Amino acid sequence: MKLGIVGLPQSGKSTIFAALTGARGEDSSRRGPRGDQKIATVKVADERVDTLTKIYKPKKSTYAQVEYLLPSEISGSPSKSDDLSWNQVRVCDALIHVVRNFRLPGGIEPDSEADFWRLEEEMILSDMVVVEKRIERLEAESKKGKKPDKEEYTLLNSARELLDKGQPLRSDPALASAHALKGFTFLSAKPELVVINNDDEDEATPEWKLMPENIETIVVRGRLEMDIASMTKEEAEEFLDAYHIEESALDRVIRSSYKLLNLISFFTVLGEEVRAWTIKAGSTALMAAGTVHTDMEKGFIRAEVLPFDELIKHGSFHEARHRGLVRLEGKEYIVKDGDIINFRFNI
Ligand SMILES: Nc1nc2c(ncn2[C@@H]2O[C@H](COP(=O)(O)OP(=O)(O)OP(=O)(O)O)[C@@H](O)[C@H]2O)c(=O)[nH]1
Ligand SMILES: [Mg+2]
Repeated sequence: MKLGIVGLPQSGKSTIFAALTGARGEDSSRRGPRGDQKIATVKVADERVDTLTKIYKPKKSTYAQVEYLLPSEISGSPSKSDDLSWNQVRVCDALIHVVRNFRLPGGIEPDSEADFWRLEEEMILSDMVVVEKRIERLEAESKKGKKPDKEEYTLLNSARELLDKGQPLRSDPALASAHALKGFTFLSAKPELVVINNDDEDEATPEWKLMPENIETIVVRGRLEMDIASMTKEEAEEFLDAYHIEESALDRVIRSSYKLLNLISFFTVLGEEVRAWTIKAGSTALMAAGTVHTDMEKGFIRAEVLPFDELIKHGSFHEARHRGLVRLEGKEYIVKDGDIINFRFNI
């Protein structure tokens, strides 16, 4: 899962990136292929992996991972050069939209709602440019006698209509996920998590007149969280306590992203490795097998499935099997969050 961080200048993007990656992604922050963009891989804390590790004592335990992308910084630039930032986040599965809700050093008061809608508009405009160019192109081609792709043309026109009304493409889920439009990687079609960046002492959610639809919103104290992310565990615990933070921004953002993207985890114990995997809710056992290895998908015979809770209740896979709790499931089985799966396959 790749999450792109966007936001107006000085909203706290770099700060949030540091807060999200400082604690568990320290060594993985690397320069991206283009310009000075930053990419960091962060492991998804999961107590179930810790528990499985205690039970199986594997040589290796692998957590699921999330990738964060911070586009090149173009400080204070108006929208023209921002095209570059937009293009960098087009590859992401979802966006984290950082909104400033703290006073800037010059004493500039925040207006989080206005800022939020301003960037939303920019994304809608950016998509509009792409849609119009493509429609023009298709129409020019059709004049030259080339048969246009009817479906694409119709979908693009629906998209134009929506964007014209100032609405993001995600407000029409069928359109946003239409296969024929996938290649355009529209910004306003991406799932979005809004991170409202509050001052250190401010725990309140700002009141907005109009709440965005189809979007998750969380309040984070970015600078405070960034500081905490760089502390030792003991120090951090004291701070989290003092500032009434029950769960770090890092964990909250990851949890919200899973919800936003409708993702679940399943686990495998393979050879010497306990491992967590991430898939879309509603995926079949066959798709899950393909996530682990293409051979497992090709040669799929069946899946042996044990819910995590049953393993804990009975202490071992062996004991659970003995009691007949390990189920044999076929290709079409819908994987549940927390399933421990052993794929039977031949190649
Ligand atoms: N008081 C306060 N200041 C913050 C917070 N988060 C960021 N800042 C400050 O706001 C300024 C901008 O933060 P950055 O993280 O650099 O923001 P940015 O969006 O990356 O800025 P650009 O890359 O220039 O667009 C810095 O001076 C930060 O120290 C916060 O939660 N509270
Ligand atoms: Mg920055």
